[in-house]
Amino acid sequence: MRYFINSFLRNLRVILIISTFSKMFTFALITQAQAPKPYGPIPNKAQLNWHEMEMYSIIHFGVDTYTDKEWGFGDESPELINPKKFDAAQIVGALKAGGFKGIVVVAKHHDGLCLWPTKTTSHSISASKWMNGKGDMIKDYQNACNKLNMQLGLYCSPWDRNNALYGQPGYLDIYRNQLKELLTNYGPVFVSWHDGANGGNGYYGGANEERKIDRSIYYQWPQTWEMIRKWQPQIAIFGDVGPDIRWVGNEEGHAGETCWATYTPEAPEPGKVASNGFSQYWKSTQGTKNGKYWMPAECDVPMRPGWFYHANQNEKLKTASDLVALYYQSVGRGANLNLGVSPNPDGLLERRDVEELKKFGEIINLTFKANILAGAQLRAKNIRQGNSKKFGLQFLTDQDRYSYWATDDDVHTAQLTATLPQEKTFNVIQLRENIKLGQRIRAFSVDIFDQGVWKEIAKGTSIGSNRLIRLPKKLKVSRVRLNINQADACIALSHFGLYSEPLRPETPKILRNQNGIVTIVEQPGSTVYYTVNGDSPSSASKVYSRAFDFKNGGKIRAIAIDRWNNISDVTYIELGISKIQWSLSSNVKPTKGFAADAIDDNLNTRLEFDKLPDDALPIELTVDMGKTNTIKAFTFYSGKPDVNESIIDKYGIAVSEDGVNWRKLPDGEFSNIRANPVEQIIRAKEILSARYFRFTIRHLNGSGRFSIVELGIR
Ligand code: FUL
Repeated sequence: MRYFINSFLRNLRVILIISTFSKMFTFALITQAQAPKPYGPIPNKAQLNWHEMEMYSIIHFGVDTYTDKEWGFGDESPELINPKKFDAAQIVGALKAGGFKGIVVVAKHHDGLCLWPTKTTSHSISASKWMNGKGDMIKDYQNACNKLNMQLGLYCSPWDRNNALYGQPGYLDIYRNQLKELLTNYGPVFVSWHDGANGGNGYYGGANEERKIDRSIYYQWPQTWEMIRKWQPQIAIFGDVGPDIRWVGNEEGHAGETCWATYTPEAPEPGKVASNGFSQYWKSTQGTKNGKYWMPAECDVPMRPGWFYHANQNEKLKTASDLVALYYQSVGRGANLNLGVSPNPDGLLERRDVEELKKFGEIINLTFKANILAGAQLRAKNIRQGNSKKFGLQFLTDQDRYSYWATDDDVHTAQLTATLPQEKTFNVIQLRENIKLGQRIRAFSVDIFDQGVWKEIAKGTSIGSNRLIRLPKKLKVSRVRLNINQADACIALSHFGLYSEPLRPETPKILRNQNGIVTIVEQPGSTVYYTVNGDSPSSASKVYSRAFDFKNGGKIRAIAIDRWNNISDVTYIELGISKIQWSLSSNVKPTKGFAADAIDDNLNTRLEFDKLPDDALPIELTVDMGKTNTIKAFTFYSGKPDVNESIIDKYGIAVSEDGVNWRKLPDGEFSNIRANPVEQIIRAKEILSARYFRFTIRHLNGSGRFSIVELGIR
């Protein structure tokens, strides 16, 4: 019996030991592969797709393309639209060549004209002459996208200056039906884009009046979003304050140097918009570390000064180098770039726009072709659970955005060294976190080993889906060190890369001083060639050697060519006559600056007026040009107002030969100037001849102080 009991106990011990081991073994197996827990809010499926796209392009085409406006009033005839050569594939193809992954078609802008046959209004493409009213532009874009493997996004403006019911409850159904048509008839749509411009004066079915709405409640966004998600479950919704993607707060195409994908909107909940207009947006540029929502920023910016096509802006488009710079300031900061392109009245992108897009795409491709860390030996002290198969450093140089190097849960700082097989050159640093686990890192720096010591060459804060640092010059490196200096949770880094941009000479800068003398700033090591007769510059053009007189104005184009025959982008500048003899007076005394500051061809000086009560308007600024000039257009540049400042958005113009008898020209509005404060050109209907002109300030957007940086004529 004792033997029996003893043997039973022994067996029991063995069983217990085996079962404990097997439990431990299973436990070890489980813990070995235990991924870090997500930290904070994380992206949903639609947001992940959006992050992966990095760049897409918004396309503005409509009545404004024919009327030369930025915001149509709503009374334009659909018959204006007749693009004889419209070819969606030409437009989408040019964007694809530029490296863009999708498009956002402005299906209806504020003027209310729908570019698709709609049942909701007769104000549509069906009433145009294009294809005898049988065409559907959205269908054409959809087909082009399918053919070229690009994603389709759509923008239907909530503000509708044509619709009689705008501002009343009845309009909401119309708007929602428009969205329904767009989101149920054209296949998968990656983004529904909702802009924030709202209310104001318009045609409104003939009422020709001002309609104000409370944008925080009028559109009942939460219910509209529910509908959108029902029609397109995989869609990302863009709005000033989300809900999925937030506006970065400017139309200049850049995010903040620090830009978190998470965001806690100030007063309004996501998508609801504060009624105090603009002032809420500046925080959006940076986002909120540990913010309440995953709501990454989109940087929208037009390739030309305006969003719509204007023939007089054909020369003013952003060059490939400008686009590269914007790429680093948007995509390079974890945001996406939404570049605006503008088909011309024929329905095509202009040749130069296409060329610059292609060059831009080539530069980005060449830059990121080869990661010089690909063959390097990577070392770090900590690899999560010692499991380098699952969390090792090899994942840092593969192409998968979601494979990653992770540290143990309690390791929030780390140092990673890379030793290259031989010395290599680079000027771009790239880092990515595995955003499926949230945004975790707060601060990092990069050192190179140079002449026996570690030297810091870059540092930054937010990483998220992508962080690029573009160094001012190329560096040679054989050992490099990445320091993760602060994180909120263990590290989950998916990419570390060092790249080298193709060499190109800097685009020359052209400056004219108050005496009308032009200087072209050259880079050492390259030669500048220029023309003043409108021709494209080449190595056969005049070589720039010294400053020259350019009092009478005109067009200058210049390029730089370096000793390896690399050619820069073309700089273009159009200058009016020099303002040497000009003087300016005003009926209200400016608070800051001299009168001459607004007519000195110097964008660094400005005339400033303090906050003014409404009844202090109009303010009249009268310019004496010293002699009679012919005038085709007037120019006005306000500078970029900060959040508390206001900006002139309605003006009057008059001209005079003697300063006593005045001829008044029609008043006008600077549409969209608040979001996109570029130089405004007020074209005269006929060529004028005058010694004096008067610029009248009729209305201000905002209530703070405001500025006039420059007034001029063409
Ligand atoms: C803005 C609009 O007011 C502009 O006209 C343009 O469509 C831009 C993309 O969004 O808010």
